[in-house]
Amino acid sequence: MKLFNRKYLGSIVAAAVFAAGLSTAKADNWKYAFEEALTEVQGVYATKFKEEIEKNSDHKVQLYPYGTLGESADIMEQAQAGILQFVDQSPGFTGSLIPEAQIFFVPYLLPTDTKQLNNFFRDSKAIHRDFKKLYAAQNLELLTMFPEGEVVMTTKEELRGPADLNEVKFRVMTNPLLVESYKAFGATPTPLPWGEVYGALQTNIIQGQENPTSFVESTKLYEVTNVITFAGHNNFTTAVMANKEFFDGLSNADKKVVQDATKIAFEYILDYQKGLEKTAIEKIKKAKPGMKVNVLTQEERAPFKASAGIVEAKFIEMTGDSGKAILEQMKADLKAAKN
Ligand code: 6CS
Repeated sequence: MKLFNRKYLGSIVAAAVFAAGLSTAKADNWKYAFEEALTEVQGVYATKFKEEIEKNSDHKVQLYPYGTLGESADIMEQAQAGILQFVDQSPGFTGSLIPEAQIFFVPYLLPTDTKQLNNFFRDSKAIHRDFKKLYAAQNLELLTMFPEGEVVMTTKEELRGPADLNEVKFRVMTNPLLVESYKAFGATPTPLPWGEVYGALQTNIIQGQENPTSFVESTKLYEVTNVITFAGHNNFTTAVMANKEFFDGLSNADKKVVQDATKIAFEYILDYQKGLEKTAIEKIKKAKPGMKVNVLTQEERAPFKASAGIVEAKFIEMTGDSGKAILEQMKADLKAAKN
């Protein structure tokens, strides 16, 4: 008995081949490097991103935490060259590649209010339109930027005002505007890659540094400094990018998988950080009861705030019309983020 005619059999075979193709083709391994440990904020974000990609596609994401592929500058080079598909590099280091990214080091530009800050990162045109273009010119698809917590200064000696920073060699990330910012604060800024910070504090080559409290706790920076100072001058911004050629070459479906994973991980990391600062301070106090934690009064903050104008002017001097436009947009975005 003839069960199938030739045409019918042909279409069954074609459907089977198509289905097989759908399930097996294009299962890629994507590499994603970041500047922190797996359990720190960038690592938690990356883990969520990986989970989402792997849940919604056949692709796998291999995570490379800090140190496994080198310093921040190394992973950026690898991402631009297409050796890595994804990279998390903070503007503190990207400033040398994209000068406008230094905008995140104009003191007191970002608010201390978490709701406004999160709204800003979620909706900012400066980030999602203007910076997207600037990163694209460096073969990078900017996926997101997110905050990692209020930046505190940790020093050997008590710090109540700019006079206390006189002759203090203060480590900053490697961007020229941050150097200007700490000059304006009265310190002697010392740009260093992350890997040298603990040792330089231990050997007294430097006497201060700045970072979010959760990072101060996880990296045990409190062991080599004595005072934590909240001056409200900044929040630590980081950015996640894809190699642009790689991203442009993805199917529309895969682009959507990446964009959806980015959005879900963004909301996840904001939520994850609720209460993180408080817990970090508690852990530090437990590990080192003698550690001083000072929250500067508005009066004590005033001389630091007064330097913001000088740093803003330096930023415009360094970046020209492009920087000026992005600064204006950012201020408008920050205003809109208040609602
Ligand atoms: O201070 C730094 O260099 C490091 N700080 C943080 C919060 N993340 C990575 C960066 O390398």
